Amino acid sequence: RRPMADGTIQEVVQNHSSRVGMTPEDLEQSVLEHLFYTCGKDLRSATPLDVYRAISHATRDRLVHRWLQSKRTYFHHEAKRVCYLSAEFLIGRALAQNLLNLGIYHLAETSLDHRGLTLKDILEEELDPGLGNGGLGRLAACFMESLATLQYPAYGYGIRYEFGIFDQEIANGWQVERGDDWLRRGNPWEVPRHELSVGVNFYGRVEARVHVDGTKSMHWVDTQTVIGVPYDTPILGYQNNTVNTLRLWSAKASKEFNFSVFNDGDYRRAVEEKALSESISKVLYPNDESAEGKELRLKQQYFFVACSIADIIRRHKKRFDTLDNLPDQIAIQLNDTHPAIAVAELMRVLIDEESIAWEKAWELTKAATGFTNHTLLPEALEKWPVPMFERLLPRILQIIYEINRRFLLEVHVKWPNDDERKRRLSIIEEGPVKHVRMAHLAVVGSHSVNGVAELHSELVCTQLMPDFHDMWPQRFNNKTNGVTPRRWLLQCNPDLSEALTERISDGWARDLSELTKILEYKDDTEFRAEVRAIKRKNKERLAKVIESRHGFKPNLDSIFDVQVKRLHEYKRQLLNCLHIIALYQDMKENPESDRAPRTFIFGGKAAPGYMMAKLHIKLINDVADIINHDPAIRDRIKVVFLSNYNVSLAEIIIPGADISEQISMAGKEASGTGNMKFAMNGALTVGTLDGANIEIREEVGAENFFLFGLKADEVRGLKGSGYNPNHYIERSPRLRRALDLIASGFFSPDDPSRFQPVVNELRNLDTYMLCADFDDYFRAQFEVDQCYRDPENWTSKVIENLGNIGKFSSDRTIEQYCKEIWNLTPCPIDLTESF
Ligand code: BZD
Repeated sequence: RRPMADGTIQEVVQNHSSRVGMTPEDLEQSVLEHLFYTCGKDLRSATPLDVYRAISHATRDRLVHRWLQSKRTYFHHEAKRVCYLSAEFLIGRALAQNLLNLGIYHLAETSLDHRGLTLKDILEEELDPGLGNGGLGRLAACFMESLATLQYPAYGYGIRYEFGIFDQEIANGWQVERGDDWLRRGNPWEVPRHELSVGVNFYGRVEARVHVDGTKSMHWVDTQTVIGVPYDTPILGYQNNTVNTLRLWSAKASKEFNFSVFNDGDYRRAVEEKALSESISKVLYPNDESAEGKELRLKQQYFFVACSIADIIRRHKKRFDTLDNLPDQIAIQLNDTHPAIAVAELMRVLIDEESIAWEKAWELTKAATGFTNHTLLPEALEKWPVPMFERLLPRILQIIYEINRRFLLEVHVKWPNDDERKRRLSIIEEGPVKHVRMAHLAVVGSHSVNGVAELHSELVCTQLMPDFHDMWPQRFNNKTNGVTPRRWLLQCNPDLSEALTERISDGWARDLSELTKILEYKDDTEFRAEVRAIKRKNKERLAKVIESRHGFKPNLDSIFDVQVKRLHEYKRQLLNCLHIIALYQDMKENPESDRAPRTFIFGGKAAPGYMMAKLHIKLINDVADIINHDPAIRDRIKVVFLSNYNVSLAEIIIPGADISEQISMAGKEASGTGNMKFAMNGALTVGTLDGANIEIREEVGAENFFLFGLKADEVRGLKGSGYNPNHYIERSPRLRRALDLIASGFFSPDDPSRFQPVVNELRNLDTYMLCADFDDYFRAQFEVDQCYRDPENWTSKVIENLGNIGKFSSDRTIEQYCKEIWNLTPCPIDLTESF
């Protein structure tokens, strides 16, 4: 053996087989060594957690030389890379995914088997990192995996939250939040890089200095500095040698608090200040689709953006002696407006620290930056009060004002004397308190602005930012979302994956469009029967989870009808609930009615301060309680709210679904990604023409999709002409009856008026037009019922969905980002190349 310290990758690979080898013996040796030397245990004393840690380290060992080689290759080839800036990365568990992508999942399974251990059980030891709220954070994770699989150089930059999205418990039907201490057992996947720590400034003031040559420079002084420490997580591509980096920043106090204090008061203040600066990366804000106006949130945003920009510039300067080629070397993508402050921060670094002239700096910034919008909801658009901004980030505010001044001049040239237009376009919103509009900053500072589904991107142009679209129509584009088929099919649905591979070989996992080949088997009775058997097995797996948590086992012959996603009024979990109540009333009234049995499954978290969403959870649970215990209903309807919906629970729920509920009010769901995961796993969709549902329906065929509801323009028309829910309530006996039943206190005998706010909202405002869509929803659900009775017909629809879902791989999405926005080319990693 030779030392590896300064060696080439080849030397490491040749001389350290227990670290990198892929034979069963190598892997076993590696696990035992880690058990011994990393965990300090032997097999006799090892707990399942020890075994998990040992396997994880053994797996991580097999990433390290690929990781190093990836970095060397990118550096050597001066490959352009994307820096994906996101406040959230909802990556989910890592072990199973890394084993699969390394191609040693089955190897690990059998070597554990030899020791009387089950890989499945060991995988359950990993805590699920919940560093995101929902779709936006999960999209970032799918993108990172696709980028590595497609061999594109990529860095993810975000925050290493000490506490991720809260753990949800259901107590007496109500949501209760608990802190998510996800690092309590350590994290074998991250590597701290203290040597790359970055200082970030806050507060202070700006000093202008005039130099002898007459030039002026700005100096941000008297600041308070917080240190950002990067923690790197390797992101491995599917069966290739690419390992990219997810770099998450953790906040640390800049100087250890002073021990030479004179009194107790100073000491306490020193400790408090240290704790305060480290609180920046303490916790993920749990609000999706609503802007949190807290100063700490703005601090988080600037903190991770400033660290990331510093890191990008540092790396660039290590390779080049100029910043002129920055946009040829890096593409910065802003995942929503959370990192939009990057526009101003990059300008600050280029101007104040690199002494580049404004015009040049602006050109570089715009050429490097792209912006993705994820929402049309007005309450989600981020605005920061100018006074807060000024106190926290005085130099950044100055730069934003200068960006805005120059921008408004441009507007003036295009539309002279149109003050109203300037007011609408300005980055600064006027009013009693001025605000910084982050979306405006992002659009002005980017060369590309994209939405996440066709309808959404169109609405961004016509409804959300029509003035910007008028100004720069070429800047706007669409990138329909996708999900990674490695996690969302290969990993979560091994039986279906195997059945597919048996028939069409294994190419689909790299190129999901190959799934069309399965359409040949549409009428193959054996394949159909297998598809049904697989679904049943996946339902069984899900039923076991339900049984263990709820004490009853759902009927496997019932339709598993699933709505899992964040709780939000626009997503209309309440519409689903109204359908359940109406079905219940129908059944009570007509006990002979012959309807297919259904198990309604809900899951999702409500923002802790979102009272109406929390009341919806309580309603679903109270409805479940009554219906599940009604002897007249038996198991024809069951309702379950599964607590603490997260990535790992999704991996069990989604493969077990027959029906996927995608029922948002048209024009509100930007894209949705759950809709794609369900169709990929053999569920049929009940959905509105919203977000990516439209494109899914286009791909799988209208006859294989249960459509209902108003279209986005009809919603807009109705709103415009004065929507009145009573108009619909009067005409729908079923809807009226369901509302009356809730209002009567039937589901809440202990507190009959509990759901009055729910009923009042529906009768008086009905902001999300449930009443207008109710009858058509009921009709679509009746069609589901009829269709399910004909298993052959149902299965052919399932197969049509599977065979035509290829478009919704995040590989396709990423290819489009790379070609149309980032201008990236693949940079394959060759382990035999030495640099
Ligand atoms: O982004 C979601 C949209 O609602 C979905 O339609 C879309 O599919 C996904 C991915 O593009 N948006 C979010 O998930 N948003 C958040 O989670 C969020 C988080 C913090 C602040 C605001 C929104």
